[in-house]
Amino acid sequence: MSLSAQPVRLSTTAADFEAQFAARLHWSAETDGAIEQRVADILADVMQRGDAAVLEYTARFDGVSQDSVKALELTQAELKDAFEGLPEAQRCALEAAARRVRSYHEAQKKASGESWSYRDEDGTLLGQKVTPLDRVGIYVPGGKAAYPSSVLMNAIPAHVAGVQEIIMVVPTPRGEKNSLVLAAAYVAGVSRAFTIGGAQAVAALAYGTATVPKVDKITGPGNAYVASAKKRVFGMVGIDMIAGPSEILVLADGSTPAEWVAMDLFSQAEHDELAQSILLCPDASYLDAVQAEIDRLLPAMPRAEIIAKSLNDRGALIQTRDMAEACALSNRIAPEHLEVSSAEPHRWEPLLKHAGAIFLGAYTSESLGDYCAGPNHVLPTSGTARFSSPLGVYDFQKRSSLIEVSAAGAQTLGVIAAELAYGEGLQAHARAAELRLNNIPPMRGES
Ligand code: HSO
Ligand code: ZN
Repeated sequence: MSLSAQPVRLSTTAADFEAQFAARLHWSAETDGAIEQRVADILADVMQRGDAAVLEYTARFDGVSQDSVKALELTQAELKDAFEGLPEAQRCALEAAARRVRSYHEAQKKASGESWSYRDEDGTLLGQKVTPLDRVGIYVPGGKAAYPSSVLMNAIPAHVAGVQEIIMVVPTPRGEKNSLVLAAAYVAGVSRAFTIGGAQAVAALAYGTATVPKVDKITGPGNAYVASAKKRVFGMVGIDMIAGPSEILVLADGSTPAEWVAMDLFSQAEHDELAQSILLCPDASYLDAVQAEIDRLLPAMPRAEIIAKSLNDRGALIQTRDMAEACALSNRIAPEHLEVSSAEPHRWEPLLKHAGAIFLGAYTSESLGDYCAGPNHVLPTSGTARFSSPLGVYDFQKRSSLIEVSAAGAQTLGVIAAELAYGEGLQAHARAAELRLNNIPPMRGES
């Protein structure tokens, strides 16, 4: 049977458009009760028994048996060897990508990640002090979904933020190590790396064990077990986000070769059967041309089955009235990746509000952003770009408010604070402010 990929064809002028559109965009927020329970049990076990529990789960789930968690740690020499053992072209590509990702995040830190302060006229100083997290954990999936590029995207912003210790965990099912992942860890400056994974690795990072240091925040993608574990440990440690399947939305005016756009749609579809690829264009004949390219290109793709399933189940080619309507629809979808494949990308960009990353113009293939353009590829999915942002330096920093009240400032602020404190019935607050006044009034409400 020959494989075919036929994203649903919709038009915004059709009477049933809203219903069809809603059906395609339905994100399942379901959680699997059985997974939740198993994860809760694993977390409790690791919290209680530490290393012993981590060892047992690693033997059971990954088929890797060791006497100690220390034996599951990769040495810096192993990471370096992995890097040096790569073909030269791969080494250069990894380093070039790392350099670009580093420069981008350094610029990000300069623009929005520095401390600031100002003084009132009376000399009172107010500001914000930005400090890095001390220690973070990076989860890297094993097996099929192991992406060395994601190691760079998580570790480099942490490094740029000034995080001192970056602990990576990566499962190695049946002991198979992914040398590109280890090499990326070397290039990105990971401090320590353990070959553990799943909920047990998240637990080890969140609670700490005799061997695995407790971290302050855990970032990085993972399967349903990892996502559930991250949600459960949130509060005890920080987490980045719970990322869903990849998404791409292409806004096209018909000026980009249809082949390029078809391949861009494939590029996210090939990640996962649940990935979503959508094309919006006012020109029906262009949608036909892209469908024809999909038909022509699909058979040669090694991951054709995943692509076909993703496009058939979740893909859409949507004809809009015009580009402005396409922009409005894109804002409703709030995609992870948004390509503005237009001859006039800067005409449409001001209309675009909600997207994890916006790729402007025909040459900006989303895949360049996945690897080496510089911005982070860890992005909000499932419409969460309405309220959240790409992973960045700011995720590895925190802020403390700074206040230094001058003697003069204490006179003005003391009167305001005392008034409000008495109103709240909090005498000690009021008095703490009043004792610093030049003329201390009698305490109100004394019994
Ligand atoms: N597009 C993915 C990231 C990635 N692509 C890694 C290739 N490798 C995130 O949405
Ligand atoms: Zn990708």
